[in-house]
Amino acid sequence: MPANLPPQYFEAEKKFRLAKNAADKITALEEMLAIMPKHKGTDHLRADLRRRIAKLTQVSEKKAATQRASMLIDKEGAAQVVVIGLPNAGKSQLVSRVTNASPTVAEYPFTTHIATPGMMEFKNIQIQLIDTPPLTEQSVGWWLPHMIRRADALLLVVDLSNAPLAQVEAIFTELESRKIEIGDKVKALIVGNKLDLPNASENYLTLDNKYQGQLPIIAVSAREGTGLEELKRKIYQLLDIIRVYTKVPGRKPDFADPIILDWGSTLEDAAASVHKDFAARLKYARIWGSGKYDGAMVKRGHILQDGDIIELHL
Ligand SMILES: Nc1nc2c(ncn2[C@@H]2O[C@H](COP(=O)(O)OP(=O)(O)OP(=O)(O)O)[C@@H](O)[C@H]2O)c(=O)[nH]1
Ligand SMILES: [Mg+2]
Repeated sequence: MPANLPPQYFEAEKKFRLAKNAADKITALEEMLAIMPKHKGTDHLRADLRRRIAKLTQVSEKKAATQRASMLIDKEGAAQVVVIGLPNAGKSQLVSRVTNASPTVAEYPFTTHIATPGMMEFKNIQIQLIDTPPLTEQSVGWWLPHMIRRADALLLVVDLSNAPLAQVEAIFTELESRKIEIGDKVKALIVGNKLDLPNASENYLTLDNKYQGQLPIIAVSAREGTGLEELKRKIYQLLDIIRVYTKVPGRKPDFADPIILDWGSTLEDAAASVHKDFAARLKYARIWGSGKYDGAMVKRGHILQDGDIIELHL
């Protein structure tokens, strides 16, 4: 340690030792660097301080990026469906009913502050549902519109006992203000919840009349558990996906683990999703289903149907 370092330097060094987080450490190190006299005898020390600042900055930036990324949830299962709606509509209740997740449900609005994913089982596939904070100007975090845009589909949850038409319109207004358009790009299902409450049935009819032919719609009671099986079926339909099973020659197909493909996918797409090399190496497949006779030979361009069994020949 070179002599003639001013006392402030040691105060700053003490601050550094006591600092609890990267930001405070960086501040202390910068203070030390500023106080340190500039001459040949301190070159080495100053370089060392700069190195430590750079390292800490890098670490804390990485941490911030990870935090940012953690709000966006990786897709798991066949599809990612984001559940949105106004405060108190019953989004968390619904997610806790149909998935393995248990986000907090409460009588008061603005209960949910974070996104919670859960897996919903339907037939033999898993679909990811994500509970989100209410879709209002003040509670939408920067990440929510991004998550909505990336989603495979949306559930627009409204409380049927409380002017549901206005709620759907408010959701649309919020989405439009963020340039998110429901339709071809983002698929959506309107979920009228709280069907057990007074006036809910009448309100549902009005809602159904308004959106019939434009958007799929369903009435449920998340609390009582009514309509939830139908809801799962509608979510599956909304996703426009098919399940295809693979088998190896002489063996039974594996029905527990279907390949999930977009509606209209070909044999080649199926092969690619099994292994990226398979699409190129594929010669033909035998197929069960697709309106063909059992074990018929099909080529790579063959369009698959839900429930087909394929035996790939490479
Ligand atoms: N009667 C009835 N009440 C329900 C139903 N679903 C949810 N609730 C109630 O509505 C209130 C709000 O439910 P939540 O699931 O917390 O609503 P949320 O949409 O997640 O609310 P935020 O997180 O604040 O946006 C709770 O008191 C629930 O018990 C239902 O089907 N029927
Ligand atoms: Mg909630």
